Amino acid sequence: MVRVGLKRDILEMENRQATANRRYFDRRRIVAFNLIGSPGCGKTSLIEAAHRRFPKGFRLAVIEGDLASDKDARRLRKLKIPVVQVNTGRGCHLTPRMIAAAARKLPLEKAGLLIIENIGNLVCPVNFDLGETAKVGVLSVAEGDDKPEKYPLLFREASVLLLNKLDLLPGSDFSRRAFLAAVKKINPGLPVIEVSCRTGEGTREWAEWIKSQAEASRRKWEGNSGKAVR
Ligand SMILES: Nc1nc2c(ncn2[C@@H]2O[C@H](COP(=O)(O)OP(=O)(O)OP(=O)(O)O)[C@@H](O)[C@H]2O)c(=O)[nH]1
Ligand SMILES: [Mg+2]
Repeated sequence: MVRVGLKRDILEMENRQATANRRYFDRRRIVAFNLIGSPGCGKTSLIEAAHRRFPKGFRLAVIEGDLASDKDARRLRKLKIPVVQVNTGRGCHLTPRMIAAAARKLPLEKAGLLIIENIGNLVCPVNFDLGETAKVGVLSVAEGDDKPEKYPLLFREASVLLLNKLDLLPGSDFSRRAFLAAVKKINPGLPVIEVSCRTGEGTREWAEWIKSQAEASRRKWEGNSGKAVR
């Protein structure tokens, strides 16, 4: 009983922090995306690919989540993207408190867009609201077309789904048809963008999706005539 109560209290505390994060981002007019997918599905590559597609002056900042190392942060610094690396040690997901601390280290006043790369994991990160504008699901061809049915949570919660590593389709047993049908069954309205960071295919659509979301948020904020929303 005590343990259940403690778990509930911690979750409530995390949810309160997520709400505070959302207010923090809204006040600064920051659109924040929470990138979720398995280790190695291409999350960092997709950030790099989107950045290359953005027009000059499009301001992006990143929070990088990994159990250990600053390898991904170093990749992004090479592109001159402001980035904070968060190491969770044993933690399988980022928490709202980690995001609050990391966000304060970034020049967010100058960035219109924040991408949070969550820990490589198809399950745990989905359960935690970080205060993001939207969750972006990532799956790669190499992981197999059966993942929506086996791990439905992310496919239910995401606002967009990226299918990466399209270049690996030839010679693989991944069925696009079966995959798209399974996704549709779980979340009929979920937009799917098919991408290859290797060949560049679909990366324009991915960058366009980000820009359209940023534009939608800007319109919402203008509609609220300068007041903080939510
Ligand atoms: N063939 C192919 N390889 C890719 C593609 N995108 C990424 N990769 C490779 O996949 C590996 C993992 O890519 P990352 O971008 O580091 O993946 P990640 O999801 O950020 O990985 P973690 O942060 O460790 O969870 C790297 O070797 C990339 O070069 C793609 O579209 N096609
Ligand atoms: Mg990465």
